[in-house]
Amino acid sequence: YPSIAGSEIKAASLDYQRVYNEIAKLLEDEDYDDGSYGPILVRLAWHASGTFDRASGNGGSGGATMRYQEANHGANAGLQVARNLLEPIKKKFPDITYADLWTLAGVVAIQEMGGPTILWRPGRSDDKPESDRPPEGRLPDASKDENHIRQVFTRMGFNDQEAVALIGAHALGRCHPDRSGFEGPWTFSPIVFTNDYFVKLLEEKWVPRKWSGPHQFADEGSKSLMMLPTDMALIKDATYKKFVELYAKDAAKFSSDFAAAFAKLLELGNHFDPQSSPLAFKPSAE
Ligand code: DDH
Repeated sequence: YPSIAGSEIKAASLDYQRVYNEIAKLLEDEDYDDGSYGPILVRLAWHASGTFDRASGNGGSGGATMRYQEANHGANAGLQVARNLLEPIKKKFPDITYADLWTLAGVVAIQEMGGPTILWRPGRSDDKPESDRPPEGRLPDASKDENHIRQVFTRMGFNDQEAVALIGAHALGRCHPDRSGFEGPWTFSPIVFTNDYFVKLLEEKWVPRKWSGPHQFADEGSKSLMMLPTDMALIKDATYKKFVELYAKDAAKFSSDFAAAFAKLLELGNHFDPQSSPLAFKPSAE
């Protein structure tokens, strides 16, 4: 039999809900950060995908190119934690590609942390010529301004509203001095998907943090939350601010816009079977 037929049958017979459930079991760990690997899995899916360049068509999650030199790009510091966490899943389900696994893990993490259903399609290849691997510098630099954010997200093919929705993922997780140099969480509930990032941006008074680390902001009230210079740019830029206000007021609108933009992000640069319909996974609690 031609080998292509064999691999099609295998792909079709892989039960991705089972893979989803196995990833979900890995999330909780009371000794890690705020008790969950969810946020770092979201960041892995985002950094694997956010290298896409619409003009050249290269970059993106296909090829799982962070297995190579890209692992050492500054923006990806710390993500080996997420990739290593997923190794046992790859061993258990060898037919799933790394590119599918890393993006699926982002979907699992969002849904298990109480976020919206993210429609996801299998079919990303792990093969990509070396010449199509993204150069360093494609991911956003937290020390920059709104022009930089707009340039990076436009390059991927996102408009301003989609960019703001995606950055709302900063409700989750935290910054680590040994990874990015920045420190602290954006919200008081860093392992629950909420629109709190937008609420906090608007409601708190943000002041430059006095410390020896990189320039970042602290909330004047508790001083335990943080914003990056790029986060503050979303309330400095009038167009971005409009969407920050919308999402702070309307959590349901944020959830549905995030779901659509995140699903789009994870597909950038990949070619899927036009006949294939996206999958919707059941959260493991149901
Ligand atoms: Fe982010 N992010 N991000 N981010 N991000 C960091 C952490 C997390 C920027 C910088 C940083 C998105 C957009 C931007 C998550 C998701 C997403 C950290 C800290 C920096 C710095 C890393 C560390 O020290 O561990 C910048 C700049 C941007 C920008 O677009 C201007 C987007 C679009 C997403 C997304 O998921 C769609 C998540 C989750 C984290 C928390 C990770 C963790 O380990 O916790």
